[in-house]
Amino acid sequence: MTSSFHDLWSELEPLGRNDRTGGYERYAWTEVDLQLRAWFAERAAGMGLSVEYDRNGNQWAWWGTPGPGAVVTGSHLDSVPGGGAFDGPLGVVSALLAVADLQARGVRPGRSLAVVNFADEEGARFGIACIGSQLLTGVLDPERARRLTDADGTTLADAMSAAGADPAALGRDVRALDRIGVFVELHVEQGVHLNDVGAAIGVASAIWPHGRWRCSFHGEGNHAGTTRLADRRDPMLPFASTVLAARDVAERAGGVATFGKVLVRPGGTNVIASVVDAWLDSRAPDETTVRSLVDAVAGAAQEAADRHGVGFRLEEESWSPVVNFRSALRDHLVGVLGGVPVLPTGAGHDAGVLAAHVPTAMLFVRNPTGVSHSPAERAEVADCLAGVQALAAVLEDLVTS
Ligand code: HGY
Ligand code: MN
Ligand code: MN
Repeated sequence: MTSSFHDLWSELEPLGRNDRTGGYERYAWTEVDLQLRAWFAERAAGMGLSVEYDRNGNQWAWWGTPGPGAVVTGSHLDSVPGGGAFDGPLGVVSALLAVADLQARGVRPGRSLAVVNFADEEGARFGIACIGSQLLTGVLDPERARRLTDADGTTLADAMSAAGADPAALGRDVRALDRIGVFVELHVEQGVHLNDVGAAIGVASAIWPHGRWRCSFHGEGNHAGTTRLADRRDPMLPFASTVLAARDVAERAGGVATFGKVLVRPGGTNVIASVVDAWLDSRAPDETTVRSLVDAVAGAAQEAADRHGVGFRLEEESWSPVVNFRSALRDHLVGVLGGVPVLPTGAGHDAGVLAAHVPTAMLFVRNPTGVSHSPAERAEVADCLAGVQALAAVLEDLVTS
């Protein structure tokens, strides 16, 4: 198993990596995405799996005839800007290897089994999380999806067409969804709980509700040298105080709030900005707390914008409701794995989207530092192999029960 993990991992690793930063730039419907998809199709076909796309660009590799009641596993191959190697790919590689393990041991599934590569889980290019699984389940409106634009103004529809996919097909895919009897996603833990308790594998209990909000501050562009301070309507000032206010509000609310992406227009060193667009990511254990946290941040932003004669607008771009994984399946998997820790996560996943539609569970693999969405993200090979073994045991239980 070690050699095949190394084989798959070393093939995947260089795709979309920025060799200067070591971070990944694997964005939906780009050339890199097509390379990743080709790698997945080739590797799956090499295992005798039949590969197909659904209406929304999700890739499915089938062992057995696609049909209702199938056991499905997998994750995503795309990344956040500057992301790590494990977030997503560990779930896809582990899924392929777990199926290979069942094949090698002569397991005869009583149900079809599929490995899925979900399209655009991170939403790095078009701004919404889990686009492939949200379209599959009908959560995301296809017309809204087609109109989403990236930083260059390219729509999702145009990006898909340029990549040879058909944006007109986007939409709830009942055929694909009805095939799923149960979905299990393996993912590197994005936190240190397993490391703290000394366990290589864990099972998810819940996903925090979370969302993304665009905060726009509209001021007046002007000369940085000749405009008196009293005459300025500088959007950078209310933006700056909003970032600080978000941290205070989150701390008091028991949630998290992050501004990790900001676009300043026009962006000249000697130019007072006219517009600042900044994206707020906020999460908390319950939806009421997230909503009240964001309302408080918006109030602070509006107050600061008023003080500086700047316009302010907040727009919700992405929302992922709280997920509580079904306790019966969760506890069954804990039993199959001989008793492993159960833990919640603040990270969103395709499993979180599917959980509202089909029986769904998640396995986590220890992350020694907990760091994720960073080139520093890592997991020990031994723990990755333990993850493959755990997923293989879970799949064998599910396809033979
Ligand atoms: O944002 C998240 O939690 C996930 O990485 N999409
Ligand atoms: Mn991620
Ligand atoms: Mn992920």
